[in-house]
Amino acid sequence: MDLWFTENHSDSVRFSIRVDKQLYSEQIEYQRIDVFQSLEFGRLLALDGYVMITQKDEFIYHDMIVHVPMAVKKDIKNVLVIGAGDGGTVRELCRYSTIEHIDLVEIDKKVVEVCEEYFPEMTVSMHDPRLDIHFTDGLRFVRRKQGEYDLIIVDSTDPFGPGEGLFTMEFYGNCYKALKEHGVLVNQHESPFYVNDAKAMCRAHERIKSVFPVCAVYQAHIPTYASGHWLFGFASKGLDPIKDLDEQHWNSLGIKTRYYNTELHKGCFALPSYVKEMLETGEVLDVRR
Ligand code: AG3
Repeated sequence: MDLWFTENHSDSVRFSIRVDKQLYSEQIEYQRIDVFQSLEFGRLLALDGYVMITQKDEFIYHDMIVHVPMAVKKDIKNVLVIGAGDGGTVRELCRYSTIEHIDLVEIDKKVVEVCEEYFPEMTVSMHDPRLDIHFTDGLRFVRRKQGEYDLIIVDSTDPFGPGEGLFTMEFYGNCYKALKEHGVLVNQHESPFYVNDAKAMCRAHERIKSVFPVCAVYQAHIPTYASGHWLFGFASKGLDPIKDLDEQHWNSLGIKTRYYNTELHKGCFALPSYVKEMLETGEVLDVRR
């Protein structure tokens, strides 16, 4: 039997992973949730048909969304995480003993339940005493917060469906307000490659730039996301993602990572010229006919 999971990376590009079996599938209020057992990538979680995590490459995404800001600002105590019901981001954050409190805001309770069952290695810290989980809309949650957080991580889906509000001016403005004076905002920033993703990336960058004085973009190789080339955004009220990196301090923590290291930290902000140009001009090259 030939069983494949296929995601459309664009209207005319498809990406397929051979699967052994489908472990779970449900269409609920917010989105469709699927879990597959795949041969190459281990278990795979898809939301509305888009790969969110696989056991094989989730470490790349979670290392980059957590350790980059944590290595820049060493006194992070209070963190807000939006999305990320799979637990991966919280797992990495909980490795820092300096973190005192984490608010995790996930719109879909079912994602947390499904991941606890099928991805136990991702959800190891979901019962950490420092963690409070709020099942609500991130946009609404952040509206009523002021000067509370050292770090906000937006680990959202793409800018359509339930994740749409997390790419708006209103949301970024509220994040700015919710952050303390030296606070940092990190978000998943889409891919620069296929036209629709690239447009979403430019739009997000434009909006973040109009709210935060410091705004940088960094990259990672994530094999199961569209084109394999994925970006993250780093925004702050003043901290610089490279100049304020304290390599010695981070390395002294002894946190063992499989993707992130402080050498890579300095390199990941160096973007290919076409990406830099797109971010500067907002213009996306389209060769489609
Ligand atoms: N967050 C989703 C990243 C964007 C994926 N988009 C896509 N495949 N088109 C992943 C959640 C991990 N905690």
